[in-house]
Amino acid sequence: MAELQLVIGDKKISSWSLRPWILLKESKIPFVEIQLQLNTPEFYEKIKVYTDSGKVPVLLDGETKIWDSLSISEYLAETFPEKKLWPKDKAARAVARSVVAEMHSGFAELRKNLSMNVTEKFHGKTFPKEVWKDIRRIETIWKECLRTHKGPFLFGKEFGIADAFYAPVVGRFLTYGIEDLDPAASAYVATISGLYSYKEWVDGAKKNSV
Ligand SMILES: N[C@@H](CCC(=O)N[C@@H](CS)C(=O)NCC(=O)O)C(=O)O
Repeated sequence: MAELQLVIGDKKISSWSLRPWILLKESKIPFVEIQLQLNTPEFYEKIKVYTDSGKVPVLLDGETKIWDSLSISEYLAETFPEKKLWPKDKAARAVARSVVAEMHSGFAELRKNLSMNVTEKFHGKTFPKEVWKDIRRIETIWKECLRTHKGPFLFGKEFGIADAFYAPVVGRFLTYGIEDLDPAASAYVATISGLYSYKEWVDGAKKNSV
């Protein structure tokens, strides 16, 4: 099998890229990283080589090109079943897929108002109530998953696709100082931000920061 390659954007701002990147790192699946700088003429030139979608992330497995963070995660789950990237239990797996889908297709207000920037701190901002609605919904998802599966990750002892999808939210909460959270949700923020892989991502963002 050829070595996997993951095309990503700037670590500072590319929330969608963080998902498969941290999933690969935490699952100890080797890959080569190709980083493109978003919003530059070079990005639009180079991304064409990898995908007609014009967006990162993209996973390259030999001739196979997989774009979109969810498709990449599904592809990894199929390719590496031994890594158990989805929960083994069918009911838990259905919930994991639901919370991942909810993240993938929702939380527009959170995305718009708390855009990812892992190298900066913007504490003390006030947000409209729609943002707090998104924050409270995420808090509930985390609390319920952690209570049911006993943590430290959303579906138990192993980091999985659901954690990969909520890792960028952890980054947003830290950047914008969202600390008024249920203790279980706060513990989850500490768990994800304490991961070696998460720190490696932030360090990479700091190195590339202009
Ligand atoms: N649904 C896609 C969204 C990917 C996406 O929007 N990527 C952004 C970077 S974080 C991008 O490539 N933007 C480049 C552009 O639109 O010019 C996914 O989950 O992978």
